[in-house]
Amino acid sequence: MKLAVSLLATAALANAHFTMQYLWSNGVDEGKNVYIRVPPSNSPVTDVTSTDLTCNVNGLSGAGVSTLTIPAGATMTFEWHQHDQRTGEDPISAGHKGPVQVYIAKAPSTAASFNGQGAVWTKIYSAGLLNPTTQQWATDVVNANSGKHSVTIPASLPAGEYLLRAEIIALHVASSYPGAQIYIGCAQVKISGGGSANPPKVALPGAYKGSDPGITFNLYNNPQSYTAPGPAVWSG
Ligand SMILES: [Cu+2]
Repeated sequence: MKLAVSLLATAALANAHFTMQYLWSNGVDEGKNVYIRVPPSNSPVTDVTSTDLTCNVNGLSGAGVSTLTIPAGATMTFEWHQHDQRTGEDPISAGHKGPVQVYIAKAPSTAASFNGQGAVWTKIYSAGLLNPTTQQWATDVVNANSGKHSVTIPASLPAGEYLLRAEIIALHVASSYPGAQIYIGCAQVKISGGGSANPPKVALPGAYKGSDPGITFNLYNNPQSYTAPGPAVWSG
């Protein structure tokens, strides 16, 4: 009986995957799966060396995806859900705990034609274990906030077209690699205005290793700290 219950719980967790479904620009909901490279399923990426790490499965092209014009310094919000519904269940499932990060990469020409390969990605947001005492993670806030998290795009980034890449890493089966579940949503934006900053950049895949302490991680021994994979946040 115990075994049956635990198998059921495992199956429920395994099905509790999610995708980024809505992009908000300065508080305006831009619509479901609009300006977003939509993956074929809500399954996570687990191989940090795969090109799926860039913009999820089938994410290397934005053919057919529109690009949203935003002002420099805009606040962008990403909204994630497990299934084709905005209410009625945890947005990303309470069992999925881990960090939330956002990267941005400037396209050489259009965002839609940009595959995001090479050292092009700048990390502009990262939140992980928010409160070691209560074991509150950034994902808990996403669940409490109807699946949403926000970032302010540094106003010093130059005008042009970009890929905006939001990432949630679920650590519930991350004690060995591959195990950590990496959820990725990429949106296409065109920044108007802007400055002349040349921020530090990394490659995705490239910046993460299976042995990173933020990828291979035991969620269940009351961790007191967490180091997210990838570089430091660049804040402009
Ligand atoms: Cu899942």
